[in-house]
Amino acid sequence: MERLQQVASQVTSAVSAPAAPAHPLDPLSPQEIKYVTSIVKEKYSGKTLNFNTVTLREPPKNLYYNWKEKKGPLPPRLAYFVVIEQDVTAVQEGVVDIPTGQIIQLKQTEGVQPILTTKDLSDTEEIVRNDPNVIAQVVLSGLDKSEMKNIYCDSWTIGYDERWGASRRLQQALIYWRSHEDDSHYSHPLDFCPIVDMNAGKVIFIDIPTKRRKVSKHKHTGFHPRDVASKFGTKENPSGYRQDDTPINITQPNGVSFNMQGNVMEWSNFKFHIGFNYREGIVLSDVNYNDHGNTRSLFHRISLSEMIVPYGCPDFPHQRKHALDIGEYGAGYCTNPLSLGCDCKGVIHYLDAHFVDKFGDPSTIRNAVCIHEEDDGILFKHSDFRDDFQTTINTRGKKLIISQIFTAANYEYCLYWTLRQDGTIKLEVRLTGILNTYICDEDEDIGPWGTIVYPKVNAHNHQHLFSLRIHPRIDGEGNSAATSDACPSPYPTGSPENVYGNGFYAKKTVFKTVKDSLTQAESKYARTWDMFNPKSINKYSGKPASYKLVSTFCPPVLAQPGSLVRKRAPWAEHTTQVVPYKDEDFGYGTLYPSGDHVAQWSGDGLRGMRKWIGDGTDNVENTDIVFFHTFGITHFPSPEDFPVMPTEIFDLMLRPRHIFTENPVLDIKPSYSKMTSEVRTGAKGLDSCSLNVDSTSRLAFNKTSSSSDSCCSKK
Ligand code: ABN
Ligand code: CU
Repeated sequence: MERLQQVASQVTSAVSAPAAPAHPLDPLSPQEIKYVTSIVKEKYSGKTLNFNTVTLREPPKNLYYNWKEKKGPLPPRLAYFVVIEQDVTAVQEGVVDIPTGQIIQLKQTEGVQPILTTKDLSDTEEIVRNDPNVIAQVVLSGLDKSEMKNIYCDSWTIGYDERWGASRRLQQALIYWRSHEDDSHYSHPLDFCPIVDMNAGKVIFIDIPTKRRKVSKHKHTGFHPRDVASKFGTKENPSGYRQDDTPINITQPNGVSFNMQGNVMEWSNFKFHIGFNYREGIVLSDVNYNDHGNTRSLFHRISLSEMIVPYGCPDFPHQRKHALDIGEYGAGYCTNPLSLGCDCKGVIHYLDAHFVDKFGDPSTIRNAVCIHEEDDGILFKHSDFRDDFQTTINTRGKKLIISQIFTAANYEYCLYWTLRQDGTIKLEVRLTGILNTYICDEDEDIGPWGTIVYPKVNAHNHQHLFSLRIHPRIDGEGNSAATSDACPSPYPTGSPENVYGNGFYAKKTVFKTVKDSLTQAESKYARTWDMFNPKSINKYSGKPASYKLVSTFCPPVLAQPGSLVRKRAPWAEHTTQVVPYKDEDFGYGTLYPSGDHVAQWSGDGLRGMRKWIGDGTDNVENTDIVFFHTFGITHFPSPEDFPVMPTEIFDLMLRPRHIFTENPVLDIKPSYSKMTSEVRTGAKGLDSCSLNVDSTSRLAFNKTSSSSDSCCSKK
């Protein structure tokens, strides 16, 4: 239930509004955060308040482009806040108009809880460690109570537990033991699960399984240098590290080829804004491509709007393990400070991220976003066999990578938003970190729901599913979407339409309504999805300017209909959903597909995607649409994933189709080019890559290069 108040209460703050940053999509500055919290504190004066969220409320799309493209006024600079007031169960949220210092909206939402912060997580661990009933359970698990300092918990929001609903702010504490300070506690899970009430600051219940298991005293398995030395070290090689590993460096002698003014990036014909918030992390907005002087609008906004990691063990209370990490913890709030040369190599530009702490002060994650370039291999190449491949063009590409890494307790999600010079936008996810583990006895039959990855360590089956939110603006307003299926001709061999039986084509099915857009991945059709502007027709192909979503990591959600997982992640049911963009609620009408507040949502009622889908009859053709795409992996753990997981990679691409009238990277200078006439006359052509020109490349086993080591010369 929501109670909404439109208010315009002028709060007379002692300080005046700080200057707004250069661009209306720029995240709130620390000064703005401080100013907003001073206004909110005045409004709630006399109350005991914890700040949970203070973030930019981005301007609605129409106001943004009115400013950007029509010389209209700057859109309002708004901040959205959530506070937790002692003894109030409802989520208290509001919007502050920064320049005037007015709180222009106040809302109370029941039936859910605000997002968890890292402070909530560490507070929970402290509460659990000091609870006498938890101490008793630790002793029952086979540990002395002096070991309490080595008891750790991964605090997860409770998900939803009908025993308490959303009436209290609850966490489930997944309990582990470290055999010493440097142990990886995931090798020693315990079997019980305390429930912590964050507002009361105490453990209110402990879920105890009927079958008890004693903690593993098996030697811990770690992954730091000391662990590696003790596992693999020898007299000749005490460190245990492989000795054939030589350094690889990236050199950019002339620096980067991108230019950033504030948060606006210009790189190889692309121009766009890089934003960052507590929840979605990186947000790419107002993405344009300079098509030989003609600015082509591509996307209004792209971000990861939600995710879920549902675990597949049906035994109580593991059904509660289905973290919606973006909505419940925030890809921003959990983001890592990145370090030069380790997280990204090369010439790096960083952006910091600013959040609010519980007291209302700004806190900063340094180097939250890493921006850099890498070699992207061959962009295009052709050689002519007629002169033994001497007639050649070979153009190498670069890619621009905007990345962040967030830690969702045990897992690391490394997110790489990658742009290629031909207009392709890629998202690559590298999943690493540590499996979520649960205890099992040495002789226990764990059934098909998990894998024993180490003695007494059961890693349950699970999925990692993301909701990618794409707001296309291809050649301006009025976009549509469709499936594109590789289909054989429907006519049989021998028929007049398909005499030889070889015909096939791309079958496009345009979504007219929301219902049409609820599609599943279909590998037998090599299904892809198009977003396009039906009014912008390519002069050669006669087809609309499109971006094609190519995404092959699209597992179906494995939880059953009616399950908590399916109820709380209504977006996970389909690979795609297209809904009309709503400017309501400051443009936030269609942002978070599991609802604005996810923690402790029962999954009942109309929120998020379920609300937007409605009866499915809304028009989504040639209008302002938002395209949601569910992708990810199903993870059946194996010992190779433990004690820390080598990155598992899954990715997707948005590719321009019928946007340009020819290969858009012909104007990237080739590394090597020789035309047939140049081969015939012995002319030089263009060469910046062969070994006598490029001193950074050399032969691995022959230190002296000769002029015949040119990349394309005949030996
Ligand atoms: N995967 C659940 C989670 C995420 C972040 C912090 C704690 C727990
Ligand atoms: Cu996994």
